Amino acid sequence: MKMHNHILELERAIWNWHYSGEKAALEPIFNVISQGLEEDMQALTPMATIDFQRFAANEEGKCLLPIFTSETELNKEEKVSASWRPLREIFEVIDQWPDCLGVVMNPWDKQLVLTRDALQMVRCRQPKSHLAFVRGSVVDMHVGAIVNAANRSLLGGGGVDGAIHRAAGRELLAACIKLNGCDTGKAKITDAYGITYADHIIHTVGPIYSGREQDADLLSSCYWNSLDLAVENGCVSVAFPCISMGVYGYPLPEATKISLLAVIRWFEAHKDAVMNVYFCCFNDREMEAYMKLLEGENEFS
Ligand code: AR6
Repeated sequence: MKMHNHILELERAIWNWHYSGEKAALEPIFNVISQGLEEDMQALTPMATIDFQRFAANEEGKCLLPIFTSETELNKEEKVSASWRPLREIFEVIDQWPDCLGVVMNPWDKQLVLTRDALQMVRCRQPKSHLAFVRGSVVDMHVGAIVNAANRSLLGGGGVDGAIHRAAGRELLAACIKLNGCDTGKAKITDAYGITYADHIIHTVGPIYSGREQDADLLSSCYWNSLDLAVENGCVSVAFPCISMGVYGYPLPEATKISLLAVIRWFEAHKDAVMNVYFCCFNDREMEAYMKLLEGENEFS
């Protein structure tokens, strides 16, 4: 059965939420659900009430309605007969069923429970672009596009570039050869090949830090141009590494601020787009630099 795009994005958002740990934001998940509701998102749900009973949340028989984002998630444990139904209809069933406490998404593995109140809130809220911070590798993210901090040759290298090429395989190198390199601050797109949890890889080239004024503009352009390419290619989720903050030596206090401002400004300039952006910090230093920036008073306004 064909998997609807919105439901794939929901599966990705749930996965990223688990990967991001305890304090992870739910906004990316809410964005996908509220947009999906507007666009007839379908989810897999069991046919028979008997199948819900095993998800009983308490002794009074109050239960959670299970929904699955794909056949793969459905079949991870014992077989349940389920069918694709519009999420809107599933939520209406819950409205009329006082003993139902909410939904449990993908109950077999990496589950997410949303209570009736949470569902009500999701239905009322306006989806809007969101930036989340993740302590981890872009290569692990389940997104429309993974951004690569490449060099001007686009033929691979060390750092995250090397990790992406190793994961995506030789087909990626073959595709990159055809791109004829990329100027600093610009971005080019390919398929994700062996990285099956993403649709695309966006290759951007950050500046080698020189301390000159143009460094900031070039770094900012990497984020801006990558997001433009993502939108043009139908992506609604993008994972960035900390561009130029590794081998290219951009000091973290400046580079984190430039990247944050670039994305906030892009959101403001693209109010019609709903983009879930993840900044992936591969080490604690990067994460701490972002957290420091966020704690600072209006430093980035
Ligand atoms: N997996 C995931 N992320 C990583 C990894 C990894 N194995 N290694 C580093 N990062 P960098 P740059 C994170 O140095 O500074 C390459 O050779 C790192 O912590 O990869 O833009 C290219 O070919 C940081 O968050 O890129 C270029 O020649 C982010 O990736 C040059 O390095 C970027 O660090 C580009 O330098």
